[in-house]
Amino acid sequence: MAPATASYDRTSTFSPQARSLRMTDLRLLERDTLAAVAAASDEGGLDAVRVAALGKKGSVSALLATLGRMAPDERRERGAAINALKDVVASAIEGRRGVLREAALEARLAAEVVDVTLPVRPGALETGRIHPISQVMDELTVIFAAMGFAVAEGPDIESDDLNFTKLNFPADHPARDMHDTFFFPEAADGTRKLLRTHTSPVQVRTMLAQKPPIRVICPGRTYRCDSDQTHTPMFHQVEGLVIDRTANLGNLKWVLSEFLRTFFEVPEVEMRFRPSFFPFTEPSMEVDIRCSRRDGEIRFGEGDDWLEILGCGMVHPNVLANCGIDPDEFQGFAWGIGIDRIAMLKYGMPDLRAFFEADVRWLRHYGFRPLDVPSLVGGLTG
Ligand code: 2U9
Repeated sequence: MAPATASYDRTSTFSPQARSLRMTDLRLLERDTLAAVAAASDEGGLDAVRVAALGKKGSVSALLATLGRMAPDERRERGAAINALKDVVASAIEGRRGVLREAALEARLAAEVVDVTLPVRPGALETGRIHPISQVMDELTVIFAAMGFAVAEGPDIESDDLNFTKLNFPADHPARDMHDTFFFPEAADGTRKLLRTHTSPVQVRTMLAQKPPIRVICPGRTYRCDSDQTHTPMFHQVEGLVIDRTANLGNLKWVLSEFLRTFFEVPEVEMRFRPSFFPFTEPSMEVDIRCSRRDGEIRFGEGDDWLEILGCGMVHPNVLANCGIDPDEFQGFAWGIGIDRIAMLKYGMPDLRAFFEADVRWLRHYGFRPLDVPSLVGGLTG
C-alpha cells in the first residue's frame, strides 16, 4: 500500500513545539512507508511504493521541497532528518527488491522444473521423410556423377525459342499446341512465355554457354496440360546430353545400361531399341527393358516381358547448329526419362497422384530417412 502524501503537514514554522510535532510526522511517514515497502508482494507493487515516496511528487520529495521556505537553523535540522528518512526508505526499498527478486526466481525455478527421466521427443531427423522424387533425383545424381556428368538446372518458365524453336520443332508442331503446353499471355512484342514441357531447354542453355566436350544431366519439373491416372500436369524428368567429337550410339548404349542396372540394383539389364521420332534427335529410339510381371510385381533383369523405359537418340545437326556448335566438328547423344515413373517402378508405388497429395501417412510409408543419403559405395537405398 502506498502512503498518502496529504496527511503529513509540510508547512514551515518557527515554534519549537510545532517543530517537534513535525518530527513526529516524519516518524509516522517513515513507519507507514516502511510498512508499505514490507507489504509489497511483487516488484510492480514495490515500484508503486517507491514512486509514492521518492518519486517527483512523492511524500518524501514533497517534504524536501519545503526546505527552501525554512529559516537556516530549521532547514539544517529538518533537512538532515528528511534526508535520513529518504535514505532509510531507499535502502528498505532496495532490500525488499532483492527479497522479491529472489522469491520470484525461486518460484520460476520450481514451476519450470524439467523431468530429465522423461523420454526425449523425436526431432525432425527421426520423424521427417525425404519424398521419393527427391530420393530418386539424388540417386540419379550419384550414378551420373560417378560417370563424370555435371548437373545443370534452368528456369521452369521458358521462352518458346529455347523450349521449341532451338530444338528443331517446326512452327506447326502439335506439341506447341495450346492443348499440350501451358502458355502465358502474349507480351507486347508478340512473344509468349511458357512452362517448359521438357528439361531440354536446360541442355540448350548449356550448349549456348559452354564449349564441348559437354556431359550434363538435367533433372527437374516439367509441365504439360494432361491429367489422368498416369499423367499429372506437373511431372519430373531427367535428361542427359553428351557432346564431343566422337560421341556415338555405342557410348549411349553403355551409359544407359550402366545407369539402368545401377538404378534398379540388378546385375544386368537387357535393353531393346525401337526406332522412334523426336524433332531434336536423329536417329531417335525408344528403349524397352526386359522384365517379369508376377502378382502385380515387376522385376528387371529377368522374364519374358518388356517395359518401355526411356527415349534417346543422336542430337539432330540442326539443334547443334542452333546452339552454336558446328555439326561437322561435333556430334552428341541425348536421352530423356520420366522420374515419377521410374520411382513408381523401383519402389512399387501404384498411384502417381499420391506423389502430389502431401499425405503425411503416405510419406511416412514411402519416404526415406534424411540421413540415408544415396551413395554408390554405401548403397543407393541405404
Ligand atoms: C537437346 C538435344 C536432345 C532429349 C530426349 C527423349 C529422347 C525422350 C521422354 C522420355 C519420357 C520424355 O518424360 S518423358 O515423357 N524423352 O524420349 N528426350 S531424347 O533429347 C535432347 C534434349 C536436348 C539439346
